[in-house]
Amino acid sequence: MLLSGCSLEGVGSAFGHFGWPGKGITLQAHKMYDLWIASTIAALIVGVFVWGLIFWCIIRYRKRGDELPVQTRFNMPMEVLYTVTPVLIVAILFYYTAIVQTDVDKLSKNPDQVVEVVAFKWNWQFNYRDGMGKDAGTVASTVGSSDVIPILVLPTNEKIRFEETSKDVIHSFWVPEILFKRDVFPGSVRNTFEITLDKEGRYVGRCAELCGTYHAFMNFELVVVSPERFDQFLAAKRDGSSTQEAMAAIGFTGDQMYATTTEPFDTRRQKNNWNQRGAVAAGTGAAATAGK
Ligand SMILES: [Cu+2]
Repeated sequence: MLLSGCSLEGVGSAFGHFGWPGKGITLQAHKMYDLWIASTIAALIVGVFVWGLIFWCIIRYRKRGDELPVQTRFNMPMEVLYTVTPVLIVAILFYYTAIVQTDVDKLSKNPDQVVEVVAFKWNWQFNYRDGMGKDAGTVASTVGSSDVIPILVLPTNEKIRFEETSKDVIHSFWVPEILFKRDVFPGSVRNTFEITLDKEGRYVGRCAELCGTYHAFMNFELVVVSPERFDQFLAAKRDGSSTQEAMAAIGFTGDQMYATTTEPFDTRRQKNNWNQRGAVAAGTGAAATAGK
């Protein structure tokens, strides 16, 4: 079943992907998706079999009178069967999980692109790097602000390595369609992972680790384009263009230069929504009279 990815997707989409947000946009995501769907199908087969046995017993051996039925216990073949079967099922699930996990965690020796993800309260910076590790140089950079959502432009069909670091607390880099997230640590630990994107589009990215007051507003946007357009984007950035100018250089004009999947949140607090009960705040004479 794992080998026949296409039919798994057919089954998955017929059942709402069994709770997953679709097949994903990376080669790694597709493998996780197939594992998820195949595991669910396997669980359902076991489930239907067990439900069948339960209902068969309920109907076949329902109470017919006061006479006690035959009491059978310690049926050795049965004992062995229902010990060995679950162990086998778990072993098979473990086998495929280990294969997919190893693949998802695999790092190549020569990734095509290296992106340093810098998280901070409460936004993101994306540094396009000229090599791996913290001593590599940054050739272009994008940083988000309260007014502009940071846009991370990346190519399809290239091995992309993310190196994560935080300036303050633990955050988590998450694009739901990648079906993957990984914590972003402050300090010397640089979490790293690689993906190969295979679907162009624009996808919202989020912080997935509660990091403080405006954690929920810590969004970014992943823009996946062809390698040719990515090269043009990066060239424009290297020449000193802003991210929005570089977006325009590869054909995104007007509102398309900015994030389309999310927008900056208004974090300004008004007196009336901050103090919802109209109670008198200490030291605010005006509020005291307004409250009465
Ligand atoms: Cu965060």
